[in-house]
Amino acid sequence: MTSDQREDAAPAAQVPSGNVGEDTAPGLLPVKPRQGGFGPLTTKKWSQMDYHHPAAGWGASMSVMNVLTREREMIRGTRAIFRMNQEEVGYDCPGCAWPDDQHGLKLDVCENGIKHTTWEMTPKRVDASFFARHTVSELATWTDFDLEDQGRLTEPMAYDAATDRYVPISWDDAFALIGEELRKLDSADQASFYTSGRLSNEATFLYQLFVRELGTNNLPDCSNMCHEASGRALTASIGTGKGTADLEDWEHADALFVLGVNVASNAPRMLTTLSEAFRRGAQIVHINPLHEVGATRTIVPHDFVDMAIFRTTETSTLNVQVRPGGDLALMRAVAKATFEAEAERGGVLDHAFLAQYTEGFAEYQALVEGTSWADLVMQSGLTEAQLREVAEIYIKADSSIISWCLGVTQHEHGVDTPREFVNLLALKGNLGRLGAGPSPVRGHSNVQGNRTCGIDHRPSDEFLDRLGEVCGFEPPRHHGLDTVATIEGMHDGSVKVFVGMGGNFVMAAPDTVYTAKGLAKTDLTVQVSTKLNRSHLVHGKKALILPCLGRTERDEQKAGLQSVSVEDAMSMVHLSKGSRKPASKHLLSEPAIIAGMAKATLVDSPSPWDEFVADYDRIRDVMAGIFPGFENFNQVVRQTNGFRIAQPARERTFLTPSGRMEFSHAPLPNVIPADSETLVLQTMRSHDQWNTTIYSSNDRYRGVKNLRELILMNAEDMKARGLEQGDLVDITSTSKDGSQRHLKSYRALEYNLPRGSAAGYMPEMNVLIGIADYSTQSDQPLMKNVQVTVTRA
Ligand SMILES: Nc1nc2c(c(=O)[nH]1)N[C@H]1C(S)=C(S)[C@@H](COP(=O)(O)OP(=O)(O)OC[C@H]3O[C@@H](n4cnc5c(=O)[nH]c(N)nc54)[C@H](O)[C@@H]3O)O[C@H]1N2
Ligand SMILES: Nc1nc2c(c(=O)[nH]1)N[C@H]1C(S)=C(S)[C@@H](COP(=O)(O)OP(=O)(O)OC[C@H]3O[C@@H](n4cnc5c(=O)[nH]c(N)nc54)[C@H](O)[C@@H]3O)O[C@H]1N2
Ligand SMILES: [Mo]
Repeated sequence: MTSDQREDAAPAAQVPSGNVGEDTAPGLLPVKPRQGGFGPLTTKKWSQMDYHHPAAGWGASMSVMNVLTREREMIRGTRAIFRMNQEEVGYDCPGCAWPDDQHGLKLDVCENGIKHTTWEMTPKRVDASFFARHTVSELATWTDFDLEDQGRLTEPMAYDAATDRYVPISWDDAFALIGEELRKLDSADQASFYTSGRLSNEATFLYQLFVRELGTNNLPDCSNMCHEASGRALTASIGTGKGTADLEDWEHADALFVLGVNVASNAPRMLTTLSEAFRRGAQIVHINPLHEVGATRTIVPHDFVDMAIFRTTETSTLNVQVRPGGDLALMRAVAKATFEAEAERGGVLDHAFLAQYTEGFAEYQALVEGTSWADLVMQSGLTEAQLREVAEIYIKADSSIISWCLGVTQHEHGVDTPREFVNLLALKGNLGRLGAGPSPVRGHSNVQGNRTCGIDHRPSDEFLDRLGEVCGFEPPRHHGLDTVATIEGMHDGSVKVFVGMGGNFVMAAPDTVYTAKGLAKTDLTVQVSTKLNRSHLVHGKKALILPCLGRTERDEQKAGLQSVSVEDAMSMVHLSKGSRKPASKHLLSEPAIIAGMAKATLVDSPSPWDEFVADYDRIRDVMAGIFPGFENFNQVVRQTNGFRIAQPARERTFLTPSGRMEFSHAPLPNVIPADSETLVLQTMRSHDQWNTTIYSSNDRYRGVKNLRELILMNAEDMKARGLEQGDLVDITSTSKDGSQRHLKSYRALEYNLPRGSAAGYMPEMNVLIGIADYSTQSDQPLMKNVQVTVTRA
């Protein structure tokens, strides 16, 4: 079908579609037909066309203009953008974690970073009078877009059950309430403290210090849904839970393998790196069930000459459309071909590296050689010729990087798969040398720093020893709750207080209705936020909204203007300093809010909370004594471009039990759906959204307009179900525990993806992900592997 025919096939009269299922909970958007999902409601004709343009370029510029205009931020927004990601004066982009260009010559900004920043800088305000005008039950009927679109929160608010409204509360009273509720608990383990990945290193450190002084390791975070699996895989294989490659390596690799990431939308600055790699002749292999636009070509977003003359650069040399979850099989096939090449031609494996630095090589070789091509073909969903084509690129390249994101981690085998990547890299010594290594693409701008600085529900004894010694208390040793376990705890009554340090827990978590019912059972929910979101409306018996400064804003404390630090996906730590006037004079910084909670809660805390807040250098002084690589933190973080945290595996020091890189020996997983009726549904982001924040109901690079209640399906799968383009369908998911969940009246759209797979948007589709559907390897919800059936509505 051509694009034009597809446009025609869309019915002229809009039948509203999409609800959140039959079951619901207070605070959630009511179950009723609408168009636009949780984004702006629309009655405009929806459409889907093939996207024929390069990624970024002028389409991106237009999109930025729309946001700036909508936010009435044309001039101030533009000025702020020029300050973003600039060392010395700037603030770190609150968007993704892709590293900044270290050459300092380019204006390293992207469309989505700009949209994201402008979203924070909006002149609109949600003040006390707003809450006086609207009950919580009324606000619950607004879409998530409308909630966030009200602007920045301006003062602390407490829920008043008598009027069903949020009413103003002083900071002191808010902290006192938190202290009272926390001290009332039988055990500190009855509270759970969530973090979203934007929190600065300094705030992170204070947050976990407060929580551990209180006596629990209940520190769930967005990583539990994101890169938990990568951290566990890398720790097991190379001894540290981070990638080893940095931007310089990306600039020198002969081959780049990019798996399970929608580059153009979610890590747009990576387009520049890919296009530069293409120009210098590197091989770039994209592995994804979807042929994403970032895997084709781009107009380098900040290359003004390219922009002016519409010059595009390729961003890929090969695209392979793997079966969902088939990445391990694919990489094992590459390893098999590598062993075959070694046997035939020799000189392929790095024997010296394998002998000196690795453990378990012989067993791995036996495992791979014992796996048949037929099984690898079946499980990867690719032909043997395709598998060998990928392998030949790996075999020929002197240096290779393997990079991945959620398409790999949000699966059952989310740990085994990145471990297989490391196995493969080790065969040719692609670890700890220029142009080589594993390179996970992190999500939130400081999600990696959060983990470095102590947000971990399973902290190591080594870390707890140092923390206890330096801070003068005995940290709890038993492991805490992660995201899924926290939700379970709310239901069984063992979690009574929930604190959300940023983020939008109810929408980000799986099983929306179940999560909402869990939150409603708690005694107290506290949300530290910049903008109104659904997690404020789905609340405990008591509830607080605590508004904080955003990253672009001036953070004045007793010792003067403060800066905070963040760590990017390649372990570079640098300062971020806001320069804008705060959205309201009542806002506190995140460190100040954490200190306020700590002082009101902890009896006899040995920590100097007031001094920490007065001068963040004092926080960094303490951190310097605890975290390896942070020695002289205050000095090194002030260097141009900050500093790189030592990554021992980069120097071929493997902090594993054997002291070597450890090969994994996972059996080949079976990822084929049980029957032909079942589709493997992945829940992903549209181009115009930041996680639970939805900017519009369009998905430019996938050619979709004015529609989010959709399911992308293979043409043959549609035909087998008697479906035409745009037909309304009901989607039923079946959870591991046999329970079923539903979405009604979604539109089936034809898309180029493998048979047996389907795709749609988070967070609308989170209702389909049962609480029992998490990986046994990583405990991560299976957000890219929902087993569904689709029938005509
Ligand atoms: N603009 C914008 N940028 C963002 C975000 C945002 O929401 N908006 N979110 C940030 C965050 S927190 C994160 S974690 C990242 C997320 O970045 P991504 O991982 O790109 O996020 P998704 O949109 O979920 O897209 C998943 C990708 O994996 C592919 N995929 C699905 N299943 C498989 C599979 O089995 N194998 C392979 N090889 N591929 C598969 C999908 O087709 C899709 O391209 O982006 C960050 N950056
Ligand atoms: N089905 C499905 N679900 C998913 C995913 C998926 O792929 N599929 N992806 C998962 C992933 S990778 C992630 S990371 C999570 C994201 O989960 P979260 O991090 O919890 O969600 P966000 O949407 O990023 O949070 C947005 C909110 O953060 C607040 N905020 C913004 N800036 C600041 C700030 O500077 N300080 C504070 N305190 N608050 C701020 C605003 O109030 C805003 O409403 O979602 C997960 N959920
Ligand atoms: Mo993420």
